[in-house]
Amino acid sequence: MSLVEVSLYRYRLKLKQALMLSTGALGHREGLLIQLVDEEGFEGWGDAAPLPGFSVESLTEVEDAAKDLLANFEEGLIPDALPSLSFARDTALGMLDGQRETELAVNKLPLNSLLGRGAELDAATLAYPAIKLKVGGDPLQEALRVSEICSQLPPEMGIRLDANRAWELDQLLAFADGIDVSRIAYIEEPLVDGRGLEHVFFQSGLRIALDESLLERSAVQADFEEGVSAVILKPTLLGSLKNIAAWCTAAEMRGVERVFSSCFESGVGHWSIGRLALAFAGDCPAGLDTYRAFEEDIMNPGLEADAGALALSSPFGQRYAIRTDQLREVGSWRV
Ligand code: OSB
Ligand code: MG
Repeated sequence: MSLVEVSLYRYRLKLKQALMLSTGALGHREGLLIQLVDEEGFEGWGDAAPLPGFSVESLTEVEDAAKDLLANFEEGLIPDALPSLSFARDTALGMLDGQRETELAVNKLPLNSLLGRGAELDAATLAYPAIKLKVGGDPLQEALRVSEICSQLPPEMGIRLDANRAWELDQLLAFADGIDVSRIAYIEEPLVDGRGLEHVFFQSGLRIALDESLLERSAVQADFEEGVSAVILKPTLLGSLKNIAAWCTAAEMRGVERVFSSCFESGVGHWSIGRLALAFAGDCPAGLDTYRAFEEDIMNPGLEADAGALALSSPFGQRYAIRTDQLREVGSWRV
């Protein structure tokens, strides 16, 4: 494969409901797409969409850096200091690599549904293999809400919680006292600053998943606290395929589940994360129900989900086209 052209586009996609972030409400999701074209005309697309409040880099920083770097495209030239761009680079190359495949394959990736803080359970949710509930408000009220929702779920459904670092240890223990902890697969990031996690399992019986904490640790020296049963892998935040693979190896060696999850990227990002999940995490339900949050996409057709599973067709170009008319071109360079 030899590249002949590299292009950069900007997208802006309407969300059905504004996303409430620490930085404010987000009604549209903005990001960048990298397009690689090789001498046979095959295309590889990569999605760089830093998420405000979660990413260390801003979209403007990524756009400025990408313009410089893509003008002299070489894999090694994109620094890993911009994780969303590293993710875009590696997945664009991966997609391009797969495009020559002649047989169309459709893989079904199981998902967890996502229920926001105040959200109600709906009938569609009951078809999913797993559910994820955002918690982190008043511990006693949250315990009542979680218990009520659990009582309506089939016993085989995996129940995941995410506190996004909202609670002190005593608040978490008060919450755990009010629920049946044996029903909970894990709680993501239960504690305020990520310290004290070693006490959580012993004192509450709740198993833990690491999400925000991964960004403060190195995969190479990964040492998981007692009771850690999963790592939440967000490629937009973790960056390079090398780093993602290192986390997968560290987790697998310790019998810890690998849960791939999105940062509300475009369909291209969802597709790429889904492919990584299939490769690295088998049929563990992924956090890609976020695709439902979008009113529109830059792919035609869009991704389809049914009965709590996302259908991922590959090679990408045999099924999906990118609606370049929906994109704003930032630049295009001959290689
Ligand atoms: O807290 O896990 C989070 C999306 C963007 C930023 C942070 C988070 C999320 C998700 C993705 O929850 C959906 C999921 O994991 O099911
Ligand atoms: Mg989380």
